[in-house]
Amino acid sequence: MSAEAAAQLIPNGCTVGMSGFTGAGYPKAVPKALASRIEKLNEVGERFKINIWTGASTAPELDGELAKVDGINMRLPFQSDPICRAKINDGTMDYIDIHLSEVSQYAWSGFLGKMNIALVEVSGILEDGRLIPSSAIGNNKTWLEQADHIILEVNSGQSSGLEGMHDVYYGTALPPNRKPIMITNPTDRIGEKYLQCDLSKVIAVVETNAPDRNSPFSAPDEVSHRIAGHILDFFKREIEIGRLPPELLPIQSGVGNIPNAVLEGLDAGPFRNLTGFTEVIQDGMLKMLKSGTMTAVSSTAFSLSPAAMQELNDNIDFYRERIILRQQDISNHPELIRRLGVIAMNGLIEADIYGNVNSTHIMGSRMMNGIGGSGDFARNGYLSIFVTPSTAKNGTISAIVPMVSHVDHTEHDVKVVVTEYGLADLRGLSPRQRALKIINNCAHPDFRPRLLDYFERACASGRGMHTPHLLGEALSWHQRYEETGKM
Ligand code: 0RQ
Repeated sequence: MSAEAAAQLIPNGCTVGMSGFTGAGYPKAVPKALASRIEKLNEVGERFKINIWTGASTAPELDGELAKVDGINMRLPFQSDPICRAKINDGTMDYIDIHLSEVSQYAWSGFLGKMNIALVEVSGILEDGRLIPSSAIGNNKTWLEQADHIILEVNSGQSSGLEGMHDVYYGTALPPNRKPIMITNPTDRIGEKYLQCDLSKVIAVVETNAPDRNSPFSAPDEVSHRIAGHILDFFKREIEIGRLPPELLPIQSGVGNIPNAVLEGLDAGPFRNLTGFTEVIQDGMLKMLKSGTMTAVSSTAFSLSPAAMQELNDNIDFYRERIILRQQDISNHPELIRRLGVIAMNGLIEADIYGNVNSTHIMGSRMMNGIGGSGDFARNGYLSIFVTPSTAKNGTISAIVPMVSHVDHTEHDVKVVVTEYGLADLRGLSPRQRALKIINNCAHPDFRPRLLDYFERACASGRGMHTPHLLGEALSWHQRYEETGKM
């Protein structure tokens, strides 16, 4: 049926589980049609809102369109849409930011309430009704199982060569019935190539032909190159002293220009036979597979530039041999991340002198995107690396602060912090040792003397010498920024 007819089947106030993960595999027609329907209702003074659960971020056609017409009551988990962000921060949209690995468990356990409709993009439907997943699996397995009704968008714009790339695992259970997940190598396949689907629940099938939101990457800048250089030197040293094998350990890399620069650096360096155990495959990993630097990647989604998407589609048989897409409760599973010893590399908004990291909140209160999978990987990884430019907003903000204004990753999870000025390896250091390392290696020289001054005065106060702080001053840098526009 048409997207407009399918959108009519979504009732006011219901909860819809939508596909989509970092701009891949999201439904492209029905959310837009629903937004037009809501806009018309708004014009005659009627309110219409739904709750939306996804895999992770989607695209303007979904989050943007529905947020613009105030059609979202509650949204979870990760998002990165500017209109959505504005609605969350002006208090008109509720947002629940949870670890991506945990979303399906929350849904299965009933913590989130009932899911009424699953709206899922697939790349095809088999004659027996099983579904060929699209460019992201995300939470689709759970949504199809949990929802009362199912709307499918069949996107012929997705490569037919995606068929066979997926591994959907049907062995998950809730405690106390859980069994070990038998993945001991990123390349292990433990599931099925297709999503199962109860056809009696399908109320609409809509055909689309549209690309994912494939945003181009800007070429890595000088800061990204310097950060990548510090990480590559660190890896080489760790190999030399025998703390990492020559082929490293499976890599997780967040999205963005800095992680992409690190991947490019790895590709240009002496590293061979690397693997990836990650949630998003971006351009850098595709290049590493092509060059042979990397042999295989496990993920739940792609997040590619248009050029890289073309490369994937043109050589899909090559990539299908080397890429496995899994549901996100497996791609991000703490058990697997710990067992495989993943090297996690993610961005941050600010870190404090003791190594606590804020990945989500601007000045303590305003949501940027969300924790995404960074917590799944950072807490359970063998190495948890956080990368950031040393300043933000033209040097008015220091990324290293006395105390973070919000904590996503605690000092206990954060192993390494890197800026363009250097790398702080925090492993085996006490809080006061960590403070000196972070200030001296990572802080911007303009802010370094003031950070040292804060630290020294906190130590001189003589109270609470394990993690010295001046409580009246700890958040004064943020306060000053709010008042004057400069930290
Ligand atoms: O805003 O472009 O308007 O200037 O934040 O910052 O430096 O471009 O870095 O794009 O890598 O994003 C933590 C947000 C970093 C991201 C975060 C402003 C800065 C800019 C972006 P402007 P950069 P990135 C994989 C794993 C959590 C989820 C995660 C993120 C904008 O990495 O969302 O890791 N991480 N998931 O100016 C005020 C500061 C600031 C600041 C940066 N201290 N104060 N503004 N900015 N620092 C993916 C998934 O999980 C799905």
